[in-house]
Amino acid sequence: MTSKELIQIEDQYGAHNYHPLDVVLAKGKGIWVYDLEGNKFLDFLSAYSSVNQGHCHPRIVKALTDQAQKLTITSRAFRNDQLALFCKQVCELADMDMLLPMNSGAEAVETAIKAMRKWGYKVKGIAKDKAEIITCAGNFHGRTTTIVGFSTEELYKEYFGPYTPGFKSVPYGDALAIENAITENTAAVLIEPIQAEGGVLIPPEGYLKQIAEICKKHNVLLAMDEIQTGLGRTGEMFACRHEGVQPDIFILGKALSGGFYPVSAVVTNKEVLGLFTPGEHGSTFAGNPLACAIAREALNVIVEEELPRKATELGKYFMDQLRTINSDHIKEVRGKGLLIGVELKDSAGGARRFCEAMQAEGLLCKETHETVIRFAPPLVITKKDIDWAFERIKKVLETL
Ligand code: IF1
Repeated sequence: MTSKELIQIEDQYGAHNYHPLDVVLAKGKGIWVYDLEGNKFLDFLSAYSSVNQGHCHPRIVKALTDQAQKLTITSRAFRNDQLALFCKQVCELADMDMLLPMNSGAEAVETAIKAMRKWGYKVKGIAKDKAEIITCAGNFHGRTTTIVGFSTEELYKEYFGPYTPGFKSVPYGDALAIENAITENTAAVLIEPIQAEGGVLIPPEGYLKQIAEICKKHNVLLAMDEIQTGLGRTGEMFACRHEGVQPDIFILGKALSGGFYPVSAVVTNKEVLGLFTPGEHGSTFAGNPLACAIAREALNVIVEEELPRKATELGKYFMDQLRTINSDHIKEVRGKGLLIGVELKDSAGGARRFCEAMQAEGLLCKETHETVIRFAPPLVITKKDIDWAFERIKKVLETL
């Protein structure tokens, strides 16, 4: 079947909750993806940072196929021989005590919310059903009914109420706003170290550090949603480490499996996850041996191929290049590591037409918030390939 035919069938039988570029991908290797007709594209989205390790990394393919022939799932009714070492490995990377595995990012955020509320009641002594969690305007933490309830984006929430109570919203980037929002009922602050979906918004320097201090001072937990920013993307294993911040809770997903499989996790000190008792939380697929074997190798790749360091070096190189582009459309180039946003002026006519023009040049990227083009290639990209891409990006931005 041709791409055209598959697009027609997908549009007929698949729900229209996305507006994808009309490219039907059928193969991927490293930073490259190929459509059905064999056209080759550089992947500048990395499945929203799920494939930091590159598409179909051979080591992870091997871990998957080896494990798939041994044992895929046991459920948590029984133990399996992969979960223990997965938990230990992530805890060591994150400098934490305990891990709770889940599948999707949103499930891990939900898990963190439950854990933070329980901590609020059992440890902080908040009155029953009064716990509050502070979140930021412009956040993106997933799509469940509870999570969209504290989104500030109409599109994500408008028709999906009624919403779960217990969340308070403050502007992003303003530490004082968080301090002012804290009450005796505040259990936690839930935050992204960089708002990626929000348009690659980098908070003012020192912000995360200030929040960490405020949380400590007021006996409030700090939960970092590092689902997109974590695992090397921004040049550190976790983005909050740029400011030397250790939160109480890490929420991880996406690249935790190198994009092979949905694997997410909540990682905390004993004081938080240690509160869960049998039966309070779980998931059929979470922590299964196939997921854990994949994730263990996905993490080995990040560490052994030094992907955070690569993200730092190449991110800086790429951003310096992007800043030399002579285009009236560009308002700002910003980013950290290889999470980069090029914000266009309102007069540019939206970012999507630039993404479509780049597709024609062999680059796949995705606009965010209408005016921002996001560049987030797999971290295994080389300088040579960045140069190749840059020539094309420059051409599109200078001629369109
Ligand atoms: C979509 C966005 C990115 C996330 C953070 C939790 C989750 C995500 C910081 C939930 C997920 C994804 C979801 C995907 C598109 C994508 C996205 F544009 F929507 F916001 F990456 F920028 N926390 N982000 O970024 O994880 O449940 O999806 O595994 O919803 O279309 P998930």
